[in-house]
Amino acid sequence: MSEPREYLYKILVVGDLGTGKTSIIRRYVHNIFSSNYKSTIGVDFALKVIQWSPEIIVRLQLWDIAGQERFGNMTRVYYKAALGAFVVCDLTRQSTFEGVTKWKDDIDAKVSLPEAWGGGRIPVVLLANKSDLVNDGHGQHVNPAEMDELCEKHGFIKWFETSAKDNTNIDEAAKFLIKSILDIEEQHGSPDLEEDERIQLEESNANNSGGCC
Ligand code: G3D
Ligand code: MG
Repeated sequence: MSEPREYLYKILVVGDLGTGKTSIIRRYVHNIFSSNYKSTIGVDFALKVIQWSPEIIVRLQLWDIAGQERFGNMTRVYYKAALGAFVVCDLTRQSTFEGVTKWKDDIDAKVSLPEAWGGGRIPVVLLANKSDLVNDGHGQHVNPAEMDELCEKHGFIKWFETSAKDNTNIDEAAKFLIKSILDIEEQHGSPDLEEDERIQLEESNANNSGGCC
């Protein structure tokens, strides 16, 4: 039997401060939730290895914005070579929904798919987080029609209500994003990353095999 193919995907996780980005990554990568941890210090990403199918292994490198949200936009270096992204907002804070379009525009302005993949927009999934709090009477659930419209208008490939606390929809959202990247990969073949991008990915991979936090 032949060796499984391995893909390494850099995924951005952005959104306003306190929306739950770090909690979502911790839940997805380590399957833990704790409300009193200190913000990420110095470590910017986590690695999740997924046996997607008998033939395919996906190494997902999740980049956490780690306290730099106050700048409102990120440098190109942070976005470089990303193939997908999550934009996170908080169901209990309406203002974070306004942040969503700002983050999406920032992504679209600063990163695109590799030339070999047609160079279009990277796939971005919108996460409306803290659904457990809505179930407890805080904030309110989204209006699905409005969310569909928002996605259509701003080019999100899909939205999910999530909870890092209850572990709701995080695997589903990640699967959806991975699938959309794999579909592009299968259409176009593996991208020919520039040498420095490859090195950047490989170095961060080697340094952070244990994940974030
Ligand atoms: P950030 O990385 O986007 O800044 P964090 O956000 O992951 O640090 O989360 C901010 C606060 O929201 C944290 O609370 C965290 O526990 C809480 N939180 C994150 N996701 C969820 C969720 O799905 N449900 C609930 N109920 N809380 C969540 P503290 O109290 O530590 O500031
Ligand atoms: Mg954080």
